[in-house]
Formats: sequence, structure tokens, C-alpha cells
Amino acid sequence: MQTWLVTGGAGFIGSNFVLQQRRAKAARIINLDKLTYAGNIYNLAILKDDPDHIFVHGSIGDRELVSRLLSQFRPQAVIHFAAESHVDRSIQHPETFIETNVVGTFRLLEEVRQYWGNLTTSERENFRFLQISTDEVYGSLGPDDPAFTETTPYAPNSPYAASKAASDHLVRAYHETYGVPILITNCSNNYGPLQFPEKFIPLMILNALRGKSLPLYGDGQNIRDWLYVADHCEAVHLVLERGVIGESYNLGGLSEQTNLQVVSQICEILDRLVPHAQSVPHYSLIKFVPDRPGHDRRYAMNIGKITRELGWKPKESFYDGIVKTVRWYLDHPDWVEKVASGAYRQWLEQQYGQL
Ligand code: NAD
Ligand code: TDX
Repeated sequence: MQTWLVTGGAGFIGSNFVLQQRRAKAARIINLDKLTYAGNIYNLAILKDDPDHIFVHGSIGDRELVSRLLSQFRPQAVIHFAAESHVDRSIQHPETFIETNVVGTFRLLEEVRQYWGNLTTSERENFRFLQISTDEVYGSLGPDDPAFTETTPYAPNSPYAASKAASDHLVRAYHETYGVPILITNCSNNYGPLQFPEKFIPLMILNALRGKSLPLYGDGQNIRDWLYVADHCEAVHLVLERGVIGESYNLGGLSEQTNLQVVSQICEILDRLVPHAQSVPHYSLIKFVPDRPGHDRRYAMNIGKITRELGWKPKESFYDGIVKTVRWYLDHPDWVEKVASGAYRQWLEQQYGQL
């Protein structure tokens, strides 16, 4: 069995990936996570007796720790999810994004470069560093523009997107300059179980359940492409196994929706599953609020390359995925209670106290 070093495996996508891959017994996983406000060890509770999941509480920026983990566990792959990931936070506090996403990734790459350089020739050939990135590095599309392809020039607009773009460039440079065998995936908006409720979909579900306002930025017409998280995780595994070294792959759900369309579907599902206490439709909770600065208007992904070359396409339709997601949040009040405390609560009050 292979060993993988997964970074950020207690966050939303990372924990879904770790759970999915351990279910399939795909590899022994060393899970390095700093447990920031977004990291949640509780996501991994089911793995507590799994000897092939080793959780390490620490930072990708701690070179000594990363070096020790690499030499002790000798992974065949590093799958790099760890990041600061929320655009609104990056607008208010960009520095953490530079520290983690840029400097953190740089330090991780430096340690990987040294580790990889000391492997035998065949071990070097089989090693992979997989960078998990985003569609936001490509900037914003107009209504009639074609979807982003892997050759679309990077044009990030938020500090978050700029920090991810910088880290992608570093990853690419470590291949071109030092020969480290890298792969990059750029994915559109994910949704599904275990997503921290600062992000749009879980925020809307949980606010609606509490009878709180549903804050839609600007005119609610910004468009995102949505991919169910399990589909993303399968694509990551496929790229790890069969992707061509040095290449990047766009991933997406082929499911463009305006934010108003998304929240309307959530409200309609909740009206069916949980009739609103005051017997008014959840839809009436929608409140238009001032727009996010630099708010990208539209993202869309052309996934032709991975479909053609590796045979991947998303399985879950948006509607089925969003029904499953709403049900998951309804069925896990204990999880919601655990994340809805401390730093998270302060953040929500700071952001939405006025609502
Ligand atoms: P998340 O914020 O839910 O999780 C990030 C995880 O990284 C947390 O567990 C956190 O504790 C950990 N982390 C942060 N700093 C760290 C450090 N210095 N060392 C070790 N661990 C650290 O994020 P997510 O939504 O799961 O996103 C995961 C990755 O996927 C990110 O790289 C993000 O840019 C990318 N991505 C996310 C989406 C999306 O829609 N959420 C879409 C495309 C790409
Ligand atoms: O309260 C809100 N109201 C609102 O209208 C929030 C939190 C968001 N929005 C809008 C902004 C976006 O147009 O909803 C859309 C989605 O917002 P987010 O969930 O913050 O996601 P986004 O900014 O699109 O970025 C996400 O997708 C790409 C992830 O957070 C990134 O990590 C990923 O790279």
C-alpha cells in the first residue's frame, strides 16, 4: 500500500478526501493539519481507530516537522489541500493568506524538493506532488465568455485568488526548475457534507433553519459553477494516478447557477423538509446586502481535457447534490453545534451582526 502525506486533511475537501480514500483503503494517510478555525478534527472521528490514518497537528510552514514526516513515513505522494480558503476573510486579513498559501506552500515545496532529490531513481519517477487549486486564479468571466481552459491566463482578483495563483506558480516552477514531479488541479466551487458554514451554501442552509436572514451580495446574479465534493475527491485521486507530470487539469460540475438560483433551491427544499416555524416560506428570509469588493461576476470551467484524457466527468447533478447536502446538515446538528462556537461565532457576529 502507498503512503501519502495529505495537508489540510481536517478541512472541508481534505477530510472528504481522506474519508473517501480510507474507505477504499487506497493508501496509508499521514494527515498534516494546523487545525485553524476551518480545520475540524471531529470530521475525522470515524477514523480514530484506523491504524492507516495518522493525524499530525502542525503547519506546512514548519520545515523541521515536514522534513521529519517525510523522512519518517517516506510518502509516494504529497496531496496539498492546506490553505486559507475564504475570500471574504482574505479581503479583511490578507496577510494570513500570504503566510499560509504562499510562504507555507513554498516551505513545503522546499522540503519536498530535498526529500525527492534523495530518493532512488525509480522512487523519484513514481513520486507526485499534487497541488489542489481553484478556478478563481483565472479571474472573472462576462456572460458570453467561453469557460476557462487550462491555457486561460491567470488573472486573480481577490487576495485569496492571488495567493493561490502565486502558490500554483511556485509549484509549476519547482517542476520546471528542479524537476519535482508535480500536478495541479483547478476546481470550481465545492459543496457537500462537512463544509464550514462561512461558505455560501452551508451558511444559507443554517441561517434559514434558524429563521435568520439569507444575505445575498449585490444583485444575487453572480454565477458560480458547483461541484459535489465527492466528485472532486474522485477526480483528485484519478489525476494522482493517471495525470501527466507537469500538467494542470480543470475540474468543474458543468453546473452554472446564479447565487439567487442556489438560495432559491435551498429554500424550496427546506420548505418541503422543514416547514418554516412562522409558516412563511424560507424564501422570504432573503436579504440583498452590499456587494463583496472585487466580486468576480462569473466562473465556468471547461473540463474537456480531463474528460478526454482521463475519462472523468461529474456524476452528481446539482439538484440531487444540494438535496443530499441539505439533508446532511439536518441530520448532523451535533457537528453544526461544534463548529458554531468560539472563533467562528465571533466571525459571524463581525460579518453579519448587522443583519
Ligand atoms: P478549508 O478552509 O475548509 O480547509 C483548509 C484546511 O487547511 C483546514 O483544515 C486548516 O486547518 C488547514 N490549514 C490551514 N493552514 C494550514 C497550515 N499552515 N498547515 C496545515 N494545515 C493548514 O478549505 P477547503 O474548502 O477544504 O479547501 C481545500 C483546498 O481546496 C484549498 O487549497 C482551496 O484553495 C482549494 N479549493 C477549494 C474550493 C472550495 O470550493 N472550497 C474549490 C477549489 C479549490
Ligand atoms: O453570505 C454570502 N452571500 C453571498 O452572496 C456569502 C458567504 C457568499 N455570497 C456569494 C459570493 C459568491 O458569489 O456566494 C458566492 C459563493 O461564495 P463563497 O462560498 O464565499 O465562495 P467563493 O467566493 O465563490 O469561493 C469558493 O470557491 C472557490 C471557495 O471559498 C474558494 O475556496 C474556492 O477556491
